[in-house]
Amino acid sequence: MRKIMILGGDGFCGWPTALHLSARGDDVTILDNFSRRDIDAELGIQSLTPIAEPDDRIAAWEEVSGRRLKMVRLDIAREPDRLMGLLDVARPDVIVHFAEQRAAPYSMRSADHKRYTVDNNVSGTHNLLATLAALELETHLVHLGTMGVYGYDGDGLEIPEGYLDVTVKDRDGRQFDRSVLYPTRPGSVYHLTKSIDQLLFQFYAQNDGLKITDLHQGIVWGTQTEQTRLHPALINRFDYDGDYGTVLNRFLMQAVAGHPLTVHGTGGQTRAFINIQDTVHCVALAIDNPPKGGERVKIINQVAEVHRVRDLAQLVAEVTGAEVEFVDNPRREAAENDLAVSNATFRALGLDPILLRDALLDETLETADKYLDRHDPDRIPATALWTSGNRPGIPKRVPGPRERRRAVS
Ligand code: NAD
Ligand code: USQ
Repeated sequence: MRKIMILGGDGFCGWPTALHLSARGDDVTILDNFSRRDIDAELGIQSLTPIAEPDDRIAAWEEVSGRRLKMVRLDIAREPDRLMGLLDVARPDVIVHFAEQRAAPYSMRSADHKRYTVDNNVSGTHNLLATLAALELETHLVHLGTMGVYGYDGDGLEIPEGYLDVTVKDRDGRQFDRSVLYPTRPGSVYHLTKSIDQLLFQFYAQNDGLKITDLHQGIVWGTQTEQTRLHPALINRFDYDGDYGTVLNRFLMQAVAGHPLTVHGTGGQTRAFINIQDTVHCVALAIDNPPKGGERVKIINQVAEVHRVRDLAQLVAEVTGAEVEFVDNPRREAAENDLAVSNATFRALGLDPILLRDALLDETLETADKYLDRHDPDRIPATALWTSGNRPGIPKRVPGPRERRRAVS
């Protein structure tokens, strides 16, 4: 039985991962500052599915599984001393790090949201690394990174898993072989923080011998997993709003709501996708296959398949009869891109990914239909704009992240 800490374990990917690892017998503790719940209040949105209070989630899991999950409220970006104290006592075998602000549109709303995203994500990751180094722990750190660090203006060259082998010629014609981090080209402040994370990992692996796996995940779709289906209080988040809703879940929800599918621009953006059940499966595979101490950071692409946004809209329209609407693109991104991604490592470890053509589109549609009365149509449009100087269109219901902090300090 491994002792595992899940940072950000109250969120969309972290919660089902915590349940999966607990179900297979690991000793799991969740650390979360519940900022994602606060951001719901800030934006005046809510998950389409009703999310139980943290204590009720824990009680429901104990009831259906007979297993204990621990949950601690802690801000990894702002409480480094508490984090150090906790890790010194717990000395976990594995830490899975999901605890970052993860919406690209939210990270582009205003200067305040940009600063919050950078401060939260970069400080949180660095606090964790500095703590592991100071305590000289053998812990394996598994981080959830993103395919989006590489940007999306590619021409179809297959993106390798983290590193690029290059040969450079100097002035005298001598050749040098190097293996370098694949160049990043982030398209939002959120994606930028994940690019910075990569350098932090590289430094601490090389300087302190930390064991780190960085999972470069594509866009996650779906809601439920084997464990979250077991009790109504275990249900996972379903974000559909213009900031946190990811494209396929948004299209599925929009179809059920009778809203036209909001394709940005030409819909020529090509992206990588993975179902939430496979997110959970891949994290478990990464935990079971750690790098050795002193090895470079193990970077694995966590993706199942690649699709163009307008093709996804077409597919959802065919299944549901929904209309497709091409709306002005609020983001600054290439109108069309090609994308090819290697997922050789997880394939070799036995991943047989769930694909869109499998039955789970129906399950996501059914979930959206069941909770449709909780949706607010005003929260469907994406209003955060990438162009500087533009103000987001959603009135704030409560103060933004900085103002909230100032109010409590
Ligand atoms: P989420 O917002 O639902 O969950 C993140 C959790 O972390 C929340 O519960 C939040 O309260 C917590 N958190 C944030 N900052 C924290 C801090 N400073 N201290 C403690 N807890 C903190 O996001 P998610 O969709 O579950 O994503 C999890 C991770 O996976 C993120 O790092 C994200 O970048 C990555 N990822 C997500 C997707 C996706 O499509 N959802 C795709 C690729 C990568
Ligand atoms: N899009 C639409 N219509 C919509 C919503 C989105 O056309 O209604 C388009 C966007 O313009 C974009 C694409 O769909 O071109 C993907 O948008 P998204 O919101 O689904 O995904 P993204 O902003 O990239 O972010 C999500 C997660 C993030 C994760 C990332 C993985 O929120 O945490 O890192 O997916 S990846 O895209 O591989 O970088």
